[in-house]
Amino acid sequence: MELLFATGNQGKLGEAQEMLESLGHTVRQVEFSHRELRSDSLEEIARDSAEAAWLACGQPVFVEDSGLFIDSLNGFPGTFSAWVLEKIGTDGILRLMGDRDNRRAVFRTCIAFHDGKGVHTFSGECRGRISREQRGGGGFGYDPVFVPEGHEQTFAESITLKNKLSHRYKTLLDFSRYLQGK
Ligand code: ITT
Repeated sequence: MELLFATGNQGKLGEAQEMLESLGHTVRQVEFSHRELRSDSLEEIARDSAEAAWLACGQPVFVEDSGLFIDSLNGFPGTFSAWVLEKIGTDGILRLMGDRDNRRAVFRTCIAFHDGKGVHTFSGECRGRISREQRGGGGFGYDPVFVPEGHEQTFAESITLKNKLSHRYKTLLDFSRYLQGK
């Protein structure tokens, strides 16, 4: 099945293509201009963007909204992750964390698929911690500072690990099961 993915993020696109194409789908990027809703809820944002994407392209389409939620920063940057990354980068996150001992964090994501009749959402997360320094050259976004639970390498150091454990991988799997059932 050909799936349209409305995103401007090449990292997300590459991961979705790799995962969904291994299951026999093709994924085509569509870009559209839309002012993202401000909310603390990834699901609310993703639903709103899926409605807008459907109106813009007139075909079934999915979007994905994600964020990094850091325990000791009360969930910051959360749904503001894209903006914060642009403003202060992963260096800024490490500076904010300083030498805090509690480094727990979770990546969360919500995929919203508009099939022309309504919006279906799929959510997932990956728990882990913020490293003490940037490590690795792979991945994108916050990957150089995120270490998944039970491991020592950052996502940027091991893409193989990321592709097995990530919030996106799990959520894309749910999404593809849903598509198979249709
Ligand atoms: P869209 O066009 O799809 O909205 P975006 O980059 O604006 O792309 P979000 O609003 O969902 O995406 O913001 C999420 C931020 O978290 C963004 O800066 C991403 O680069 C980052 N991020 C999301 N998933 C990530 C992952 O798997 N690894 C590292 N960083 C990630």
